[in-house]
Amino acid sequence: MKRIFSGIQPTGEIHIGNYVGAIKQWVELTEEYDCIYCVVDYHAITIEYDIETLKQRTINTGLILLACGLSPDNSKIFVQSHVPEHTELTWIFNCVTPIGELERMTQFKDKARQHRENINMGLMDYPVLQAADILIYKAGYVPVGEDQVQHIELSREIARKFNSRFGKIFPEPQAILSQAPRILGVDGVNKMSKSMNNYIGLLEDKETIWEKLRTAVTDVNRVRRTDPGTPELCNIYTIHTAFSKNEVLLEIDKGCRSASIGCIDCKKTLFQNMMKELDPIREKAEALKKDENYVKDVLINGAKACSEIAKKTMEEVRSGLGLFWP
Ligand code: AQP
Repeated sequence: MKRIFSGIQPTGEIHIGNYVGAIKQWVELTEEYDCIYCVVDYHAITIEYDIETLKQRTINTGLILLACGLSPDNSKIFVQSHVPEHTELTWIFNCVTPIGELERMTQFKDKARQHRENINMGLMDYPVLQAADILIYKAGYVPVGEDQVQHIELSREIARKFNSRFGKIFPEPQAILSQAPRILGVDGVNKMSKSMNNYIGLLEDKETIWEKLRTAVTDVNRVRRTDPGTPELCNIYTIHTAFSKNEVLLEIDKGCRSASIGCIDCKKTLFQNMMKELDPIREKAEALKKDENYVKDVLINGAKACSEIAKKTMEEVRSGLGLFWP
């Protein structure tokens, strides 16, 4: 069975961008692939963070993955730092990764701008750790949002460089994009992001979600209710594509272009469809909150299973490198 790997940072509240861009397809892909999903806590420490809450945020992120439909029966779910071979392989990959490649990464440039006071080596090395996450499991496919495609391309290059020097150990992984791989925030400008105050949280209460949707930016050229709109320029329509059926999308498209429906009508339909899909997730999350030990067990057992695979890969890697190893 072909293997999938992907990860999510425990940096804050999981939002509908994470869900639509990544988690939703993570669940769908479990039917066809051998899936490994990871809460990437070592990635999360590359920016300033709250030490007191990291542990709980890590558990909560695992909890949300389970609430969304992942389970130990359909995938391995674990915490990155529980399998230290990830960071060991990162060091080795560092030795085949040109610094120039890391400097030109869009995410590094964006994060360096956002965190001027702490542009640390880890921030720059982020995609190398990501390559190690993927390749230590020899995963061929990586379901991610559009923002991560450049990093997956770098992973391919790292695999190529390593293989050509030390022997063919790694596959060249490919990104798998969802149908809505780039969700903008409610500001309609920036990518929806945990660290920007522009997100709709998966578990936020309904009133808050509706308020955020109600005031979210739509097609900026549609100023008056009577102006025809352009769905492909509207972030709300993009979100619709993830939550609404085709016949609804056609109606919205037609109604928007002819101005027979307004943005609020469109948002009301979206809200209903979103809630239809999110309500069961929210209920499951509430139940799991009462059984946190179960969540911890899933993560701990997931790490045990992943460790076995990671250890085997590292044996091959050390042998390829020519290390003396007992
Ligand atoms: N807005 C988005 N649209 C589509 N996909 C998205 N993803 C994130 N935001 C969007 C995808 O979600 C997965 C997990 O993301 P992550 O938590 O590892 O990192 P991120 O991309 O940095 O997420 P945030 O919310 O932007 O976090 P912060 O603010 O902490 O940096 C990835 O597959 C990502 O593509």
